[in-house]
Amino acid sequence: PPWPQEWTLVAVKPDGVQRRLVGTVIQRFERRGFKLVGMKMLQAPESILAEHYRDLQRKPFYPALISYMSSGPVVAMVWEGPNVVHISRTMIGHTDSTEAAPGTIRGDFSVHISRNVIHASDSVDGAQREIELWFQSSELLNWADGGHHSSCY
Ligand code: DGI
Repeated sequence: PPWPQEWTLVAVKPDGVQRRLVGTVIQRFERRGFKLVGMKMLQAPESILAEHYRDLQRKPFYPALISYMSSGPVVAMVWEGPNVVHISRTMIGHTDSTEAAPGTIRGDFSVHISRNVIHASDSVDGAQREIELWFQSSELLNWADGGHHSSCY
């Protein structure tokens, strides 16, 4: 493709899984034109969560955040496409659901920061770190569109 490859980590959090929002999330990313290169459902181990949220370890909400993220399975995905990191952040909306615009995932499906449905990496470097944390390289598939979806990435 004429644009640089970019990957990001997206995860439907336990509240999103419990509320049957997995399909809606996937549909929004497919519809935008991104390509799914990895996906799995897992009960996130505390070792992954601790590393994933290492920058928040001293925040007062950290214990509640880990307990929420452990409260059920998450669906972790890797999406590919031009500027997918930035565009995904726009699609999920503001961290604080109070500020999240309608049309965004959080703005459409969440009312509180502590149950905000979805994660997406916030930088290209962060995405690489998080993808390596959540996925083995063998779990990421570089499949070809075969020309059947040329209007999308
Ligand atoms: O990248 P984000 O998920 O948008 O935001 P982040 O990396 O700053 O925070 C990670 C998660 O931690 C966020 O999705 C929800 C939770 N969080 C962040 N700030 C607060 C919070 N939870 C509570 N209860 N209160 C906060 O101020």
